[in-house]
Amino acid sequence: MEYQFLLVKPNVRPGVTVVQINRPKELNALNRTVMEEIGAALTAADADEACRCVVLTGNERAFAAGADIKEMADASAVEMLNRDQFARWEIIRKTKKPVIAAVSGFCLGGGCELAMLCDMIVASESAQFGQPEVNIGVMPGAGGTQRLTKAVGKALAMEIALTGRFFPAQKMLEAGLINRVVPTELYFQEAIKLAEEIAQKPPVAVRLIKESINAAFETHLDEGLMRERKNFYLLFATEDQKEGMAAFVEKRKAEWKGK
Ligand code: DAK
Repeated sequence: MEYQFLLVKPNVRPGVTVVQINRPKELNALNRTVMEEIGAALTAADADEACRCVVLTGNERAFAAGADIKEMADASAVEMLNRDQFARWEIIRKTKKPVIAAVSGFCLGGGCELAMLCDMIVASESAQFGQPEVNIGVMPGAGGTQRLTKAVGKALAMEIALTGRFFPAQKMLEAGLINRVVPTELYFQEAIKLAEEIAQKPPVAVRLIKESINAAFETHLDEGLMRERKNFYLLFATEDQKEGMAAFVEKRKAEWKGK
């Protein structure tokens, strides 16, 4: 598929697909086409058997400076409703394969919400996170008051969303929003390395682990535990479980089939 605002590179390393937002002049502002294309690229990655993990990135100056303000500025509430933009965000949320955000520079508003939809965030030391919607008369609309609060707690989420200030990667690391901060010249490689490690794991187990951890975020404890338990039993129906445990007993390296 041809993309207008994305560069998609399957198999940059074994099992790793890179999806790069490529709208640099606008600091990767997320207009509707960008969101549609990210949804399409992740759907394709999910369907691609060779892909085991995705790295979603921008460039050194900006992961994404938010939803496209120019595209929204004159819209009425009904127009916003009819655009049904949340459908694209849902596609990203429902991606089955792990998605790692490799973040540098501005990661703001919808950009921050997009990074939070990913499963892990590797950031450069120059990355800045924020929910500045309050400064343009609105509020976070794609999970910024919910996922952010769950990740960093009420006090910091309030400060981030009510002041609209930008927070450095190191602060977000301490708050638990992101996985690691590395020198700017290394953040992309570091994300690829992490993706490559995950790409070598048994894919059915990876998928069900992702689903189960997300359940902890999205449901109550009883339901989350129930989903975890069912997924755990389900893995005993896979050849990879038999192979993984046999390999352990026989003191050899397991060979995963994804079945
Ligand atoms: N939208 C559109 N254009 C943007 C943009 C944005 N969010 N951010 C930057 N740009 C554009 C600038 O307009 C400028 O374009 P030209 O003027 O050159 O044509 C170009 O990118 C370079 O930006 P600056 O000249 O401003 O660069 P600086 O280094 O001086 O400043 C900055 C960088 C990131 C501090 C500044 O650009 C800035 O404050 N940007 C806006 C940040 C922001 O407020 N972000 C939140 C946007 S609201 C939804 C889902 C999500 C959302 C909404 C709905 N649904 C599912 C319905 C999310 C909403 C948001 O994210």
